[in-house]
Amino acid sequence: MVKLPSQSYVNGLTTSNLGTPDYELLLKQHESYVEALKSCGVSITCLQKSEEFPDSTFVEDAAVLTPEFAVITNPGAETRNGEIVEIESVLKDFYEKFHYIKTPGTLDGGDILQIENHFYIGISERTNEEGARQLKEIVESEGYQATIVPLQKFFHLKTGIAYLGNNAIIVAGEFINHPEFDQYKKIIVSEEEEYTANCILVNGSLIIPKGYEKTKRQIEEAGYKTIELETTEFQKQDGGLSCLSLRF
Ligand code: CIR
Repeated sequence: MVKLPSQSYVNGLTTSNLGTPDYELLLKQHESYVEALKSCGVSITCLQKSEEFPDSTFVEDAAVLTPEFAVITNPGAETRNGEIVEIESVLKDFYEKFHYIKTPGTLDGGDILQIENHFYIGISERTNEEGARQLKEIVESEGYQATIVPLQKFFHLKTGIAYLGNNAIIVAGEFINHPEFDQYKKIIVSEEEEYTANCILVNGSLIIPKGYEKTKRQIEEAGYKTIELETTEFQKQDGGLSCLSLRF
């Protein structure tokens, strides 16, 4: 599931100092993202743009999905919280079983990484302790395991880590030597290329941001097939490749 970016995107939330996004270029980059997913054999549900929610193209933050159930989050940024209404109504076409993160708990999907039957739940500026606790309780009640990981610097948990299948992860910054992730094989991303740690494995292809040659080489040497995408306009609003879709 993806959602077209609205014109208001250029006024959305950001902490980066990379300038104002170019809306036309953003649309092109979004279209290439959708095409890349299609080329991996994925069927797409594309939601129309919402001017009232500037950051709503980052659909990943509104839900956490497994094959059996959906968790509707409670996004930690006030201007984003209402995004969950549309996401829940669309997910009703795909899911029967729903769980909810409830106030005072807050949680963004970008803080959740699933590795096989284990959920890693980041505590960040957006996901608070109570939100993390609620999600842990939900997934454990469904037979999954969960570990809560307080973040030091990263914006979201998945800003700095992705699962690559077969017990392997790609990691940057504070996760490189993090004890919770010691048990996995690792591709380590250098500081200058940190942005590439947010990548997505889709049906055997690893979709990565374009322009990070060193990491690309490491990934390809590890045997992954890569698809590179321009991501400059997402990066300007603190977004990465995982944030742009809900994959289920
Ligand atoms: C925000 O601040 O919420 C958006 N500008 C960026 C959200 C990125 N989402 C993600 O990393 N999961």
